[in-house]
Amino acid sequence: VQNFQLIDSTLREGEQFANSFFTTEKKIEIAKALDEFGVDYIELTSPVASEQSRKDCEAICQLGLNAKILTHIRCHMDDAKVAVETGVDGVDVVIGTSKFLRQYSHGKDMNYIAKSAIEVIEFVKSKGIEIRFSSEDSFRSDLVDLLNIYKTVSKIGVNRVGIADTVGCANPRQVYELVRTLKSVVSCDIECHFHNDTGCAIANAYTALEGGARLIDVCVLGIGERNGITPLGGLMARMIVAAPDYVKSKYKLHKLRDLENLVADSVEVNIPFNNPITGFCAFTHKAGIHAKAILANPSTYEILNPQDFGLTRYIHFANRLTGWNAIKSRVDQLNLHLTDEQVKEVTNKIKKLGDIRPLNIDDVDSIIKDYHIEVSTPSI
Ligand code: HCA
Ligand code: CU
Repeated sequence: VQNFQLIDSTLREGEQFANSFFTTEKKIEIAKALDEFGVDYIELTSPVASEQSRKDCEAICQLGLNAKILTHIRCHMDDAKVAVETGVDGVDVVIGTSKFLRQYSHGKDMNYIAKSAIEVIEFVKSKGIEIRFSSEDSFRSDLVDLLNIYKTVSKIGVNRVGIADTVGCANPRQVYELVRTLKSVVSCDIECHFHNDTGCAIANAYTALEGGARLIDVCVLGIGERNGITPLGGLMARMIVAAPDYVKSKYKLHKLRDLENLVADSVEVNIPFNNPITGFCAFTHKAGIHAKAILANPSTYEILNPQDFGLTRYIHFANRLTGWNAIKSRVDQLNLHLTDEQVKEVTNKIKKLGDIRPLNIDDVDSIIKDYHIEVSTPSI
């Protein structure tokens, strides 16, 4: 899993998200933010999708970003001819290989697919541009068909071959097996693309890397067709645990939150509460037992360090599950002085009120302050 690369598709797959409409300015802003974060590739909507899509693709190619710019086309010479004129560094070619897509989408057989793949690949290569060939709906395709087409394209020479779980049906074990098998028949890098319909998009990306894939398609917040694909942030959470030095040195993790906010605002969604890393409670500890341990050593209940992402942890003390260690740390924050016995007593008062109704910080603070006055005023 060391040495993996990211292909961000927020400006291609992400444009297929129900709420997406990116103006040229927004696309440029997002492309620059992705580049600053450090993604390896930025994939853009096909230039034949619309006139403006083509112009936007050209404009982003002119920005001189560090990330390589890709566009994504059907396996067709009409598309390829337009794509190579946009100034992109690479072209991602895709064609459906499952019986569903062959029958109900493009209606072509495997021989035709192989023939047009060869034509498009040779043409793009002749322009000195990177080429990736991918089979849409790989996991519902016939394995023999799949391996044959990958063998064919690998023989003529492509930079990458791609596997796409277009409908989000694959599980991690299937992913691992397909990647291993594919690895034994091709010599180039393997790229993977996972939809999240059954909630496996991050796990599948991870097992693909374990199986020997090198590149993963992601989108900021996982936006994409239907409920989207592997989210950039979620994959970072997974990968910083697996390859901490590599991830920390390669990606500007402090920029993740701003990048997600930028995209969330553009497509008018909120960051989900349970988002890895940036969900509002991702580093909030609540139960007294947790709070006590976290205060002693954060690794007790944290696999991710919020500081790696420029974030901070929070001890949620205004509730009936709280414990005296959490309240003691609040007392310290308020610059008050109570003995441990006194903190335990005031904690009981807080828990009693917490049994009656939800508490907020002000409730707790005033209980603490009242108690403090009570115990520090000499009795007559
Ligand atoms: C789609 C195409 C795609 C392509 C993935 C790829 C998919 O259905 O819109 O190029 O690898 O999910 O199959 O996004
Ligand atoms: Cu997709």
